Amino acid sequence: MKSQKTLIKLATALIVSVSLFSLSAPFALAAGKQDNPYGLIEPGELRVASLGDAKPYTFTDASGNFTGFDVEFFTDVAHRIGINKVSFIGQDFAGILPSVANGRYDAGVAAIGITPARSKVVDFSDGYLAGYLTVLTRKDSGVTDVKTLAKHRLAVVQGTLQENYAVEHFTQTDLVRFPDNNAAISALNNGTVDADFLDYEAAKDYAARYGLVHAADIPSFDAPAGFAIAKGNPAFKAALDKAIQASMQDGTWKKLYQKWFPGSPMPKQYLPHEG
Ligand code: SNW
Repeated sequence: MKSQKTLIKLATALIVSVSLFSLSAPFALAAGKQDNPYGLIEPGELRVASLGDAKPYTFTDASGNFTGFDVEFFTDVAHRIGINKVSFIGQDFAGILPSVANGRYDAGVAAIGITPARSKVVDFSDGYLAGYLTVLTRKDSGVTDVKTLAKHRLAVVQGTLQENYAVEHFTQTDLVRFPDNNAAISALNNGTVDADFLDYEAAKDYAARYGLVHAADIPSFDAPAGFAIAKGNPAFKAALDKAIQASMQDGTWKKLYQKWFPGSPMPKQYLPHEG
């Protein structure tokens, strides 16, 4: 009799521990979500697709570290959502959005303008920059404005808004496509092309470095830059947006803007406001 009782006890213990084990599975899943609420590739880290040659937005310094307005602003936003490890990885511009959509990166950060077409591929955070697109040229090129672009060779980086705009509006101009800004600027400096169409702040930087001039500045306010993330992650987007607004409201955005874009007009909508 005694041994039968022991057997029953053993069996009960077995049943209890098996059912406890199966109960623990959903708990484990819930804990996983709690450790990684934004569904990041590596919990606690943000892996970011960016550009190494878009100064002063995103570029690598002499020691190969990523810096610039977008890099510092995104890093500040990341810290506000509790993520201290942010790794930027250089890409060709045309590769950024597809690889963010595929889940190879947690975000794409490179002064990427928010447009309806791009919003079919990725989700965007709230906007954080609104400025101009610039036709940059050499003093001797014969290009002095949009009209004189006709019959000239114009560099664009593949996949940019400049490429789309040029295809639509500069129909008499020969477009020459490049993978990145450095290649486009080299072509302008060595005379292979007559002008380069790029973001205003990047153009300003190259103008100062190489004695180039602005032939035209074209507003791109309808496509403010945003952080790109994979579709279908509303918790991540909501956290980024909340942090972006907090950074604008406490003056951090303004401080970074003045540091990286000295003398440029500041879009009012991103400055601290009352109420
Ligand atoms: O549409 C502008 C925006 O108004 C602001 O000036 C920052 O740049 C833009 O987002 C345009 N940027 C280009 C694009 O989204 C090129 C980006 C790049 O070369 N890094 O295609």
